Amino acid sequence: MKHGIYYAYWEDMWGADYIPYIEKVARLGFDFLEIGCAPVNDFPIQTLKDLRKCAEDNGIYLTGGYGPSAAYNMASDDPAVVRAAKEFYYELFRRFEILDIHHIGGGVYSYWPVDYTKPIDKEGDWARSVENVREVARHAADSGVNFCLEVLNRFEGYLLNTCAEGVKFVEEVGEKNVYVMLDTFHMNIEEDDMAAAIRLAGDKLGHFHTGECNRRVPGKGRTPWREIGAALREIGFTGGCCMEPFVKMGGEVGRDIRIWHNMYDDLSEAKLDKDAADALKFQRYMFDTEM
Ligand SMILES: [Mn+2]
Repeated sequence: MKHGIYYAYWEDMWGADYIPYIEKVARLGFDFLEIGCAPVNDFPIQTLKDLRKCAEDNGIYLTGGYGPSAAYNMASDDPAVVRAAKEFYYELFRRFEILDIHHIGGGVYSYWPVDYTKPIDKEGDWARSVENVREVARHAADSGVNFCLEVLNRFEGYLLNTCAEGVKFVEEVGEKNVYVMLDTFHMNIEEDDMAAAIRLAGDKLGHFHTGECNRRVPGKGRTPWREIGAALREIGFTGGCCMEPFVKMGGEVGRDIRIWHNMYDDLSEAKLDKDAADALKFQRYMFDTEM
């Protein structure tokens, strides 16, 4: 398995200069850095080339994480919104070729954070999203990109809340490069049995997010990491296991992740780096060691 981390652990805003994070995660010993896709289409082409070179020079590969805004919602009943979403993804995939990115994951079949003051049409949104994901996935395949649909807890999404729903959706889409993506933070809320969910995903699991129930780094809570690691080994998962910790109040990140208290007294960069490095050792031990 490969081990990575999402840049936003250190950031207050969505989007950043990713170069320092590539260098940082290489120093900390990770295999990959997950970047946020929202700003990528606005980057000058030279920035994309610089990011790729920096990643190659540091022995790091990049993956894309994305929570689409309502303006790029592929489940929308507004054809103009769906058109805008598709155009966004098609441009993004062209840019992924420059960045050498081969995985995008998140609530990419819908939008995030969901506005629950509006009525929810799960059946209609599901049907529209299956059709639209199929079309977008074919473009992704042309760029060598796997399209990974993240199963989210009920407070953040309504289309895919359980792995079983994720598997059903992926089967209905029926494209080889469309995968289920699981996240231990969301699974903790929705799944009866986390190991059983991983086994159910099986070879349809394309990407994996890790974090404790309160989104601290792996190893600082009560998530059943041994069971999770054993299930990942059992299904022969060799993909990306990306930590997605969030520990700081404030900014767009704190607001959208709903962090209303700082998770540590010491939120210095040095402390965050040390926690990430310790969690990486922990995750490699739990996931990669036969027990
Ligand atoms: Mn996640």
